[in-house]
Amino acid sequence: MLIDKNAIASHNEKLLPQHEKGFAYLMGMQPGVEKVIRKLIDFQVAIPSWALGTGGTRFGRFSGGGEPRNLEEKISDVGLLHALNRSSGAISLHIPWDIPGDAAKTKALAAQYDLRFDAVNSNTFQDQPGQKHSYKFGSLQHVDKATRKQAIDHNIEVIRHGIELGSKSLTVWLADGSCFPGQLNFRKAFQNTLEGLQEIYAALPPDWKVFVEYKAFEPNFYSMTVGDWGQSLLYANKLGEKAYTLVDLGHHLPNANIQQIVALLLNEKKLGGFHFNDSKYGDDDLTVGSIDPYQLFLIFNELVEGMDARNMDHANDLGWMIDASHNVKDPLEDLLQSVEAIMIAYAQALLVDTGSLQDAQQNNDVARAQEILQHAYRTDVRPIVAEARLRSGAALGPLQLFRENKLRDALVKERGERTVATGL
Ligand code: LRH
Ligand code: MN
Ligand code: MN
Repeated sequence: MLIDKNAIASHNEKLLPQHEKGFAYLMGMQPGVEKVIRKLIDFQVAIPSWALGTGGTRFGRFSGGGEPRNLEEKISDVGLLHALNRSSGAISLHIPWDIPGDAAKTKALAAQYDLRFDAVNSNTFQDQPGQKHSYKFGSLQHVDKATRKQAIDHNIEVIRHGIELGSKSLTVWLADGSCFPGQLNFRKAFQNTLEGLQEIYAALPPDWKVFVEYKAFEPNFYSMTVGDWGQSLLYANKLGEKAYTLVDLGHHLPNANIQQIVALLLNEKKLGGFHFNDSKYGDDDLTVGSIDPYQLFLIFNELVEGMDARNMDHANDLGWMIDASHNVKDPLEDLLQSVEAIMIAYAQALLVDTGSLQDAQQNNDVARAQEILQHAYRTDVRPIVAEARLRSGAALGPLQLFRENKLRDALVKERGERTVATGL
C-alpha cells in the first residue's frame, strides 16, 4: 500500500485546526449534522476497473505514467482511493477487459484493501480476438441466432465470474441499434433482445439483480435498442423482480429531466443503480459534478426523498458507481474529485428540510419551495464531508494528500512511464 495510517494521521493533524473551525461553524448553523455524518460514513461508491487509466477519444489517447498494468494493480489503485477517502470500498469489473485468473486470490487481494466486488459488466460491444461471430450489427438483437447465443453465453459467463468474486449484480449495456433508417426492424430487434435477456435472467442466482442500462445514442446513431428509460423499464418489467433500470447520467438527450426519471423509477421499484459522471453534450464521461452540480443535487434530492418514502437503505438498496473517463486529468485525482462531488450532493440533499418543502408544495408556494432547495444546495457542506472522512480514518484532504505525498510519482517509479491500462 502506497499510503499508511501514519501518513494520513500526520496529514490530518496539519489540517485539523482549520477543519475544526469550519465544522464548528456549520454545527452552529445547521441542525441534523450528526445524522448526515452517519449516513455519509456508510455510503460507498464503486470504482470502475476501466477508469483507472487515461481515457481517450477516437482521435487519440494520451496515456499518463504509472497506469495499472493488470487487475491486481487496478485493485491496488482502488485500495489507495479507498484508503484516502474511505468512500470507495468497491470495484466493478468489465469482462473481458478484466478477467480474474484466480478468483479466490483476487477476492482475497481485494479484501486486504477492504474492497468488495460491485456489479460485473458484460461486453458485447467489441469483438474479441478469436471470437466466432461479430457484433458489428448488434449482439442480443442480432438477426442471426448464433450471434445472439454467443452474446447470451458471454453474459452467463460474466455472471459466473461475478459469483466467484462475490458480486451480486450484472450490468448489461448493449450498443445494439442501427445507424440508418431501414437497417433494423425495431419490433424484431426488441423481441430478440428481450428473449436474450430472459435467458440471461434465468441464469441469475436468486439473490442477484440485473441492471439494464440505457443510452440515447452512440455507437448507433439512428436507433438504440435500449435507448431510454422507457425501453429499459419495459425490459425490466417483462423480465421480473430481479431486473432493474440503471441510470447513467451521461446517457440522456440534452436537457432531459433526469431527476424526474429517477423519482418515477424509484416509485415503480425499478431503479437499480447509477453510473455517475457529468456531461455538457453527450456521453462525455466527465468528472461528476464538474458541469452541472445543481442537477446532481436535484437528483440526490429525489433519491433521498424517494428512498425515505419507501424505507429504503441509502447505502445498500441501490448500486452506486462512477462511470467516467479521464482524458486530460490524472485518473486517480479525477476519481477522488468525483467521489467528493457525490458526497457533497448527497450531504446537501440530506439537509433539505423535507417537511417544509412538502408544506410549500401543498400550498403551491413555489418561491418558498425554491428557497428551501437552494438553501440546502448553497450550504457549503465540505466540512461535513471532511468530518465523515476524519471519523472513518480517511484523509481530511484526499486530493491534497495524493499530491503532497507524490503518490503518482511513486506509481510511475513502480510501474513505469509508459503503461496503458485496459478500458475505453
Ligand atoms: C456505455 C457505458 C457502459 C459501458 C461503459 C464502458 O457508454 O456507459 O456503461 O459498460 O460505458
Ligand atoms: Mn455507463
Ligand atoms: Mn456511457
